[in-house]
Amino acid sequence: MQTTETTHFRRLKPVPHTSVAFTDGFWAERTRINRETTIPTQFQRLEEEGFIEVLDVDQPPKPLVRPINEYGLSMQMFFDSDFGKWIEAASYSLATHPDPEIEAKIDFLVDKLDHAQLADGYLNTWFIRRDPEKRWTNLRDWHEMYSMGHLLEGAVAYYQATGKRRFLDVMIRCVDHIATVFGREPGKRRGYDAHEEIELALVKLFRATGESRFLDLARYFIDERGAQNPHYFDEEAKEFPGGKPFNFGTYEYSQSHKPVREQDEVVGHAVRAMYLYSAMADLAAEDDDASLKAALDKLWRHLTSRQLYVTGGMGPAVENEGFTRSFDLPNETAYAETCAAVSLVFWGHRMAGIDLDARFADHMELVLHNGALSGVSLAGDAYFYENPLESHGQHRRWRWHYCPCCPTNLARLVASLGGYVASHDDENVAIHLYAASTIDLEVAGRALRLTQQTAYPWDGDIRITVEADAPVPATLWLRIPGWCRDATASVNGAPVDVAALTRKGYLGIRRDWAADDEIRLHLAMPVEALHAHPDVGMDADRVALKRGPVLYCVEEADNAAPPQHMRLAAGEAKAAFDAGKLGGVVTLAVPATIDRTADWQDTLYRPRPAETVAGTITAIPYFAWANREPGAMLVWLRDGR
Ligand code: FUB
Ligand code: ZN
Repeated sequence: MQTTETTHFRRLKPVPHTSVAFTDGFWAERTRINRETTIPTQFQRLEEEGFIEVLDVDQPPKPLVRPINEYGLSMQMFFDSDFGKWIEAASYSLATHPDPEIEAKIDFLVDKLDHAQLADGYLNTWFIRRDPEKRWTNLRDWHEMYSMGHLLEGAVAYYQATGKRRFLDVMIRCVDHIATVFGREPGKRRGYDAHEEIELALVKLFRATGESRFLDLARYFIDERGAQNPHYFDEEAKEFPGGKPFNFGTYEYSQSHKPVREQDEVVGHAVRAMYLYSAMADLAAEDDDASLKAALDKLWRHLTSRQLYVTGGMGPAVENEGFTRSFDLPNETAYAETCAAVSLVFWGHRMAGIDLDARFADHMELVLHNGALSGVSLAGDAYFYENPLESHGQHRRWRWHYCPCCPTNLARLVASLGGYVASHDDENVAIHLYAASTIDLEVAGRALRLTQQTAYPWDGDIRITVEADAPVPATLWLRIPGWCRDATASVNGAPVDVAALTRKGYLGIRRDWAADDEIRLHLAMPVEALHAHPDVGMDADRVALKRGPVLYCVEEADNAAPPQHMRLAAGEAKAAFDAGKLGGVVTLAVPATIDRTADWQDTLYRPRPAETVAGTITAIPYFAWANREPGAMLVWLRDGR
């Protein structure tokens, strides 16, 4: 056995999600619920909420279901994006679990979109039906290419799932139209959409078709962003009839305050930022662009050391749906939009593809199991848009949202989750996520199946077995999560020196992998009490409980008092799997003291603190909160140990 210390990881290709089957346990259950409940009920909600009607472009416009707001924007302007994300989610699901009913629903939407498309390729149902004169006049606010980008991602996914080209061809015509309008050539506009999305969608289209013009257009949009003086959005505003009612504050809001390679701090609207950085990572991979990679490294560092909630959520402020000053991470008012968490998974995944450094997949794992997954109920049909870390019971999941961007975003992530598990090239296979599953790969032309048996994330024992017709020479890189302080491994019973063979958080084992080889990995996952950086004032003298990748919270539903009355006490927290709770989760029994309130009556302030009683409190995984009767919840617990 030897390592390949010098291996250069320019680009590891993710396995297609269709090559990974979750066999049982955590993600098998969640992907099943996503497929059986989330995706079908989301289509019902689109119908019930009057979304589908917007596609009937031959009919006179009906009254808006989302009125124009004081900023001149209606959420209805980007309903196309919701169709796009739903089609994308449904297509990923179809690819692994054929379903004629779902396929018929996608075809129904595709018919309407195809019919709506203008002769020149333009496709945005809002402008086609309601405001044809205004197309391309307000890239700053109106999400025109954001919507097209989501339709494009849906079209690529549907084509890959079914081989049907119709929607893809519709969207290629649309992209070719975009390319006639925007660019540096004389007569074209040097614009870009304030809500990033089209960029990463174009890279997907390039990868699906091999046509370099799509990558060229993505590169143009990325390079052009923030690069012009005067600023495109100001120039555009000058020409806007009557002037624009509102500027969403700053160029930072849309990450257009400077050229992307000069950006070193995450700013502005969080989802926009994550989509931009994802596209930059795609382009860095395609172009081998070290300057883009260097900018991304700085942005990643800033996000993860200054701006990220312990849940993996981000963007504390409702005002800009995004970032504020460093270390500003309030708990009860956290915006932490589900879409932002989901799109951090997108970015982290791409970063892991260009640099096999475990900090990327560590965060992918963190946000997946916590701040993203909290966005959907355990039953799979109710949602959170905001993901606070404290509640007094006022936060309730909703069936649908005024601005329903999050549900379909989460659905498309979960439906394609297999694609996040592993990546490879001809000499290397990296496993990023542990989950009971089979992974089918072709490494240098040879078939290799890896089977993971594990109860992860509840347990850190992972058994990986190999199936191969002929030996496959490769380095298998197993992520040793940053949270794990004690990892052991063996191959066919022989111990492996984990410390010596681990490079940037991945344990590398090189050999000719042959049928029946068995790797065992043990990742110790004791309960840990995490402290926040002293500058996060909101969390001073508090701790958050975490076990392995799973973050915990305390919910009133499991306890005799609201968690705000509790203080952790010295003693061991005990973890145990409770099959009957919340669909089967590991809960924590934690020693604590609990404030008594009975003797306070109408007293608001007094010179001695509350009396306390000693007890044991129950903590549950954060992702599973708000699935029972409304009540208080808290992640950062007072620390009295
Ligand atoms: O603006 C489109 C989407 O709606 C954004 O990504 C979300 O933050 C929400 O505002
Ligand atoms: Zn959202």
